[in-house]
Amino acid sequence: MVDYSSKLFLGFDLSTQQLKIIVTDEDLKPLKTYNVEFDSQYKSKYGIHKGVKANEEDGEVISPVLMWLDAIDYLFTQMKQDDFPFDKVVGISGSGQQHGSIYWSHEAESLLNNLKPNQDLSKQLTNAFSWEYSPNWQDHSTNSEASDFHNAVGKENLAKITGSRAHLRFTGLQIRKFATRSHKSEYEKTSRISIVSSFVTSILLGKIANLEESDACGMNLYNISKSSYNEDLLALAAGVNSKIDKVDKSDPIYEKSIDEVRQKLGDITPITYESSGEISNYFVERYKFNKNCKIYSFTGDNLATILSLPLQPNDCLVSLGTSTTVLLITKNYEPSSQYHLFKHPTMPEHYMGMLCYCNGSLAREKARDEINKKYKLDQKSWDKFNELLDSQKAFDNKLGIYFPLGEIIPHAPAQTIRAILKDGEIEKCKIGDEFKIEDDACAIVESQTLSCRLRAGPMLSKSGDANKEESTDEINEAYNKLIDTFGQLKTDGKDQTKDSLIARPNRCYYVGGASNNLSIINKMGSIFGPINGNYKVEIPNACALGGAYKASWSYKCEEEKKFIPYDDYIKKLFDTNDELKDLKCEDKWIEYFKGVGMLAKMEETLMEVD
Ligand code: ADP
Ligand code: XUL
Repeated sequence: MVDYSSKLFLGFDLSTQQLKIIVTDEDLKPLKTYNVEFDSQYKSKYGIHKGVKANEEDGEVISPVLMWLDAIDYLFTQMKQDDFPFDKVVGISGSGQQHGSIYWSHEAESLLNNLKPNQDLSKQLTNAFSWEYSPNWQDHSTNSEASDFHNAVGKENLAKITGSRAHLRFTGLQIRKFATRSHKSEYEKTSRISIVSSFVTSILLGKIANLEESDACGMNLYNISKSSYNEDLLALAAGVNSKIDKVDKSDPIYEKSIDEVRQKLGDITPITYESSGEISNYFVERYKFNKNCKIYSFTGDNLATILSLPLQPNDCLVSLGTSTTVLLITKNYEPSSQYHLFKHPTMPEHYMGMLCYCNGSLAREKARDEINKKYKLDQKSWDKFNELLDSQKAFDNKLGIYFPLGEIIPHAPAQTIRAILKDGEIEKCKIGDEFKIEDDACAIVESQTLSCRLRAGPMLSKSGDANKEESTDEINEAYNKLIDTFGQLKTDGKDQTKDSLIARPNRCYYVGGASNNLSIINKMGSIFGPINGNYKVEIPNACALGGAYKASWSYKCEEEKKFIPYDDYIKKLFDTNDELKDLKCEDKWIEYFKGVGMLAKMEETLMEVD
């Protein structure tokens, strides 16, 4: 029997393929999870496959919005059948897939306000949308809009303003496509635009909620440093940009269109612990929620993920799934067109950096397969690969660029380059006597880790306590040697500084499929060299859990009428989560300065795209 005696919190996760709700108690303990997979329930009703409708011809990938409403009623009904004590829930928050936009009709507000508890949400809200779909993050139908955004303000400058260069899935590009190309008349009929996170907040509140600030950073519209919309970008979304659409700023249509899009998007609420309001009467009457149950703004799924762990400034969460994603917390706003920065959802003056690599596990699997082939071993076994990783005593001056697929960071087409460092010179080479196929095992894990280290450095530098207590002499010596050998280092066109090269993470956490391989994560940990340890964790419901924790932290702050630093609040997880044990990796951070220089120089020779 689940112990529901405490006050309860709910964390939602509305992702591409399912809706999940997790129940937690006051001690951050997960008590129960409910989920509904869209394909298993709604395949025929909504004509979806893997949660979406995809059109291969134009790259459009969309999700039916009414399906999400059905999923909410479905899960609450399941919980009701389980006699779930809805009246004990004091706070709800959660996460949504990032970037997706929802287009509300002019009737939406009044329909939301007058929901009848005896009818399903989807039935009553059919007319609440000017378009009944939401572009999914996998959508790639906005190439022309991406060029427009870059041509309007410049790629690097767009990243500087909004935290990211133009990405096909980002909301601003999607709105431009909607307003100027695909759905002009629906755009006219749109009263408000939500993103997935604020959409769920709105449904639970029974009124259209403002955009949540950290998730709003995934739109390519918001000026992060100024905490306000960027007018040139709003003009692009509305199709009246002076440079691209040739609409003169003095033309009345310009101001009218900017006002309209601003109104549709609405205000962006700065990061806060304050609730957005109480749960709508619909849920109180239909499911017997307590009418005082607070709704706290939902956020994006990656942003919620970092809330699920006791992360502190300069911590890195390394997700080793099919692709590699690194999420890190920083005080530095150091944007780059190669990665993303968002405001942190609960820590004011902090940001979440997000590095997304395409070539992660699959590239490692390819190297493993070649080695196994040579030794006539079972293709799927990691034993030989791991033995090679474990037996390496020191960095042996061999690295590689292993991109079987075109890469995002650095933006480059598919290619493989192997090289050896000899007397300070980098020599490219092929598999042979000097660089054996076995060397790929260490070289790929080292190169992938060094690439993250190069990009994380500028974000971590001076952001927290980013140096270990080794003697300054030791660091200076390693740094001077690095510069003597390689000269000024650049990453993605920007100079690295001494501070960025000597910045260490605070802690590193590893999740995802390949984190089950201790040889891989030990090697990675020894290169990252975090000050306070490497941790392997399992967080199967991370986004939902992060949502529930956001609700419980917000509730606590409201109860105590003061801001409690999120990292202080969440650190009690160290006492309750037995998984949080230091991996005790060997620290080879200084030794890998050489690798840092070598990879940076090798990257300068990559074939470019764009
Ligand atoms: P997804 O990102 O699709 O959710 P997972 O997090 O399950 O995927 O990660 C899948 C990947 O993890 C696989 O491609 C596989 O190469 C890798 N993986 C799983 N177990 C191991 C292991 N023991 N050693 C190395 N890699 C592994
Ligand atoms: C992030 C992104 C994806 C979605 C997945 O930029 O597009 O991670 O958030 O749900």
